[in-house]
Amino acid sequence: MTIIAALCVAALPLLQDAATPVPAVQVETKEQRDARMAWFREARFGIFLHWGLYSVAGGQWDGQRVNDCGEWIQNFGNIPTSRYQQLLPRFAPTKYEPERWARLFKAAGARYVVATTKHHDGFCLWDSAVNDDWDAKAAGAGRDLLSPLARALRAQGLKFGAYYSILDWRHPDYGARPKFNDHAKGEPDMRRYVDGYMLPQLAELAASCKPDYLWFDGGWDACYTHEMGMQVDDRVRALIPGVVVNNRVDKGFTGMDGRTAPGFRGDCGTPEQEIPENGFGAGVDWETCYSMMKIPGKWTWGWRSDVTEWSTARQIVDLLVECSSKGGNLLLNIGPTPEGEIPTQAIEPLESTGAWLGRHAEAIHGTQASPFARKLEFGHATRRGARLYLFVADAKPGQMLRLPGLANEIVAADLLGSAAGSDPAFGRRGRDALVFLPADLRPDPLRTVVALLLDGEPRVSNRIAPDAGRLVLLPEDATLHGPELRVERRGGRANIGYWLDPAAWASWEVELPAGEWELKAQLGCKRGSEGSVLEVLFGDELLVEHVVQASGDDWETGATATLGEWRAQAPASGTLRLRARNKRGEAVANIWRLELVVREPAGTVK
Ligand code: FHN
Repeated sequence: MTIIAALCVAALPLLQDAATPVPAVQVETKEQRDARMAWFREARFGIFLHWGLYSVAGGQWDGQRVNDCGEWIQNFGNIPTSRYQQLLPRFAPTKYEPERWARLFKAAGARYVVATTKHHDGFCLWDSAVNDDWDAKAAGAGRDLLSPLARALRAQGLKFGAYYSILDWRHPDYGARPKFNDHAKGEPDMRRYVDGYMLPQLAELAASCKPDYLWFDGGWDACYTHEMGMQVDDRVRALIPGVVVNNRVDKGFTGMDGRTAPGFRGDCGTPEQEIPENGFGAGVDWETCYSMMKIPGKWTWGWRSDVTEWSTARQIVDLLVECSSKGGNLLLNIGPTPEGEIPTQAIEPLESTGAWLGRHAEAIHGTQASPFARKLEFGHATRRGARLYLFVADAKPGQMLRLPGLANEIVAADLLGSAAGSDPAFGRRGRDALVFLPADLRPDPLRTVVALLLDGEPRVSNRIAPDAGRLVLLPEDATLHGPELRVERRGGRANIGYWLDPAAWASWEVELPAGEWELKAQLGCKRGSEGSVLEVLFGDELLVEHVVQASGDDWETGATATLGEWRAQAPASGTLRLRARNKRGEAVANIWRLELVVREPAGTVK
């Protein structure tokens, strides 16, 4: 459930007195939330724009290359504000044609665009009444750059999102003033910053561009509090009824994995440069932001003159397919040039993505996450009603696509888009459905898509069955229950981690043939935190318990342990649960894998 402001805004003055009490909030029903989030869920693909004074610097200062993200140049170059200000007259985007941008983003297949209105350097891309000397009006541009963009996007049927940095390297009242800010005088006052600057600015944006989406960022400094986050969230929802607000508005944003800690505000999770292993689960909205511009060893959000690598259409389609198959959106970033152009290197990949998306729109926009809980051997899937879409990476003529545990009858199979050939054949092997790509297939160079019509909504048994007497339970196949527990990835290996709350647990749906089983685990525990007790249950039956031992001086070192053995009298299918009875140190344990090995099949006579 989310909270939205109940106040009717029609009566609000445009620039509210920031000291006005925070409006009362009410609980939003599921139906209201579904209606408000409908465009966001349908969209699946958005464009992110990082544009500002830093674009003029392009990653270089005093003839020297400043490594790292272009928009962070003031910080990484340790540039005093008095010198950074020299960029102001030079930000004169003479080639800026927002209508052209909007046409390109529409052609790319995007449904919304999120543009920086103010990044960490504090520079505002609109004409801000509460900031006369550090905005687009005062810059070489001499005018508001955002309202024309919002208008042009809407004329193309696209939604407009406003990125707003909470942190501000220049404002004298911002609570964590950087050393390079030689412009600010006096003592910072964060309360005054929020009430007297942030909230009026957000009201200005609401009045001038009425964003459909507010994309907050940079709220990590301790001076910005949970109470402020709630105040800002309430205010923007009151100003713009129906607006979507990301989870960085509040303090519950847990890091680059983009999750929201329980009890904090925000409509959607915001992973950055990564796609969550298993999505965020049913009913949780999220969007991965990802930059298509790279310098050696790093990406950049803002324009740099030395970008060495641009995402290709193939890479963009791969990201889009993966996000969609996990129930999330892709927000693809571009840093426009200081002159106001979309870099030429971005244009072909965007247009090719749009051409592919145009041919496969029904498999992406408005679809739901794959019904298969585990990774498919051939690629990814999305679904809509009785339609199941299969995305095949590097499809081969005659290739067999296995759909583990799909119980439905397949009624029809078609190749979508520009992949050509006869219709795929289909059949069944045991609990799995099989689809065969035609022998005369001419694959789509980006992704070949097969559309299946099923006899109803997909019914998938995601149970893990033993293979050659071994049942392997991996972190990425687990359902995780509890606030912080998550799949972490280091060096290509996944583990269940962040087991900070002993009430959290993991489960796997399995099929267990009868027999004598031994349960092994690869798990890790930092020295000093050992002693928690793990319990493994099948249904409600406790199978084994195990006291966690230390495996090293960090949480990355794992060891193999035998947890116990038991005898299953009859074959059974159900839920295998791993839970903790207690927590003895920082965390319970990290789990890389559980493995059930059949020692003696049922029926063996002793
Ligand atoms: O520091 C920023 C960064 O410059 C960029 O804006 C990204 C985009 O999500 N967000 C921040 C880091 O999380």
